[in-house]
Amino acid sequence: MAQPEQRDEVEMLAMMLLIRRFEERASQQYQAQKIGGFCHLYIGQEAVVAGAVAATRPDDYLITAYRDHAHALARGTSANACMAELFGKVTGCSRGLGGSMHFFDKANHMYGGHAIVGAHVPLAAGMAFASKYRKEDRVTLCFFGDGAINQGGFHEALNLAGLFKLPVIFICENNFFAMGTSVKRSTSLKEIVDRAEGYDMPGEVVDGMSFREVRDKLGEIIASIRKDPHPAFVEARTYRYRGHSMSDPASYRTKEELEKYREEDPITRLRAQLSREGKLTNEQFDKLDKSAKEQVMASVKFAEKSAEPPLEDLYKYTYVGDGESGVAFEESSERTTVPARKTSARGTASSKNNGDSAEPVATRSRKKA
Ligand SMILES: Cc1ncc(C[n+]2csc(CCOP(=O)(O)OP(=O)(O)O)c2C)c(N)n1
Ligand SMILES: [Mg+2]
Repeated sequence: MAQPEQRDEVEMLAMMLLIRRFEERASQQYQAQKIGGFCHLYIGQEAVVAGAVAATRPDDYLITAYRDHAHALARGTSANACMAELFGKVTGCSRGLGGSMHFFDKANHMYGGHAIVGAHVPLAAGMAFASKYRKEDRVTLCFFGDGAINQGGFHEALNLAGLFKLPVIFICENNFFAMGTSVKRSTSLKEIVDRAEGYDMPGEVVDGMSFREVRDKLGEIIASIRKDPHPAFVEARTYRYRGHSMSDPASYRTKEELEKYREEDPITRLRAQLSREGKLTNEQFDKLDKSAKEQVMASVKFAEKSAEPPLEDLYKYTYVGDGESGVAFEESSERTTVPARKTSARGTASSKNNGDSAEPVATRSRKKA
């Protein structure tokens, strides 16, 4: 495979096709009631994640919100594991317990899939803090929507990232709507990118419908961060062709607006660029598309015949150390996870061991429940 920081464009076009075909099929399977819960499609926005991933190394960290299918696929999670997750099957990338909004793939450094708007932005700052602390030259890519930029945690995370010079790129996928609310009606700033100034980090606007523009700009920023860690902010202007989720007919926008963006379709655009430059024939494109469709069809079959998670796994990954079930902290006293959920109301919590304690969680004494 090519060096990750200069990945082959035809390979990345194939990736965008896989993402597009995967989601078209997911939409159909959702309508056939094979997929439950929420399901948010990324169709139209593919150049953002593909461009960003093309500029990174596989060991860089990635975290995103709930519109996450593309981010997992771009990072190398198989279509099988993604489709099985949508179907709620045990072979899914989150063992069938996460669903559409909670894809996760530790091996490929894809750390979710997070449903609460903006809640993962502080996690990204933590991940970047960890790599800087360990003196690793990884970069964290944190994707979020235009709806996240007014959340409290977002501001706290950007402040710390600016203060500690953390190696993280905050990538706002500005598709101009948060559910049905236009960004013009939710945000005091005219330009989202101006958020960067408040936190002393460079900010850039990129055309999120252009694979090459996203990749090249991200490439420059990443090279600068690897040399000398610092945060950066990128506003990628893009568009989702579908509604917010499967149940949204998107009647808050005009057909003309949608058509305008479809004319700039990121897949059509990269295909045209490559064929103009003699790097891709129509036959080669058709072959890539056929292969994407076949992978997706195979993933549906795989998901259909996979088993559901066993019922006893239902609560298994919900909390570490649930005092009720008596499994609190049996493994190790080294863990840095939250202590057993005991409350003073039940007369079991130590007065020291509450949220106001100045003592770091990791050093508090742990007793078995
Ligand atoms: C804290 C919080 N408030 C409200 C919601 C409900 N909600 C789900 S998605 C969404 C809109 C987010 O839009 P944006 O960040 O622009 O992302 P996009 O859907 O456009 O990708 C809202 C308000 C939520 N999940 N979390
Ligand atoms: Mg949005």
